[in-house]
Amino acid sequence: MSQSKYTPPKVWSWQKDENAGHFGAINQPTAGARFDKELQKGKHDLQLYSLATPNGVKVTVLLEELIEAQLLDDYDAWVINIMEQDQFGSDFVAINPNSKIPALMDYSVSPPQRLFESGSILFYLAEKYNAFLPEDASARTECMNWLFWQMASAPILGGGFGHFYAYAPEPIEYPINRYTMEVKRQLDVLDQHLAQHQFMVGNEYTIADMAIWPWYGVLALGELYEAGEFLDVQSYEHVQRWAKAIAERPAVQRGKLVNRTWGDKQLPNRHSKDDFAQL
Ligand SMILES: N[C@@H](CCC(=O)N[C@@H](CS)C(=O)NCC(=O)O)C(=O)O
Repeated sequence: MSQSKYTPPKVWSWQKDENAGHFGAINQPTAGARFDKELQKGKHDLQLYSLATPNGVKVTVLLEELIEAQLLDDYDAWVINIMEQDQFGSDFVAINPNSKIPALMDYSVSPPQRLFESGSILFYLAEKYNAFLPEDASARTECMNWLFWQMASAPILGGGFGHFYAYAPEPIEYPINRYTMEVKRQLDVLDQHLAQHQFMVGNEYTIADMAIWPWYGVLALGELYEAGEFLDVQSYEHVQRWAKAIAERPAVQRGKLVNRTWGDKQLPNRHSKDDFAQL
């Protein structure tokens, strides 16, 4: 195993490193707006500012599911290009002081409600539209158990494994081993649970599935970090069954395209159900 010769200084100081790999050029150790930038606003009550990364897709899948269930008429979704640093613009930071997508404004309430953190957005919308959140108290708690599990697991998969396996300037064995172990352990947590349950909460498709699928479901389908073979995702048979079933849902297929700026089909900004027809 390669040994680091790095000795941490007494007090760490930040130096801009253009060669620090993916995100290296945009990250800084301070918060707050870096420049003035207005966000656009469409005609619907819900205004989403996001990007079709796994955390963004959680929310667009729920919004499309709400439309599919005829509980929501429509919404606007505006792309936030994180590589262009849109997340540090003044209007975006006013919605999310943490400068991360997804962020949502609900103008149907007075005063308008800001929302950030994908888990909080999922819970707010599920409560507001009384959908995809079990009514039974025990099942509802189980749903929240898995929703919080996902929020805690995403930094391991994305910030840990994804960063060191796919984005770091060079592969380093120690962190790749550390995070691969954790990701495989979490895949096994899911696999054992899904061996006993159709969805994360019994046979009810909930916001817990919508939170977990864009990360672990897409990973299992081999579409995240091109790490399918490395992680031997095919061996998690119950995760495979669950991931494939969710991938077939029309709302999931639409949700994946919203705020997407890459690939064959993309819908950077979405303003109407009809926008999909043009793709
Ligand atoms: N815990 C947050 C994480 C959000 C997050 O990490 N978003 C990423 C994209 S997936 C982002 O906006 N990154 C921009 C940056 O780091 O500057 C959530 O679930 O909403």
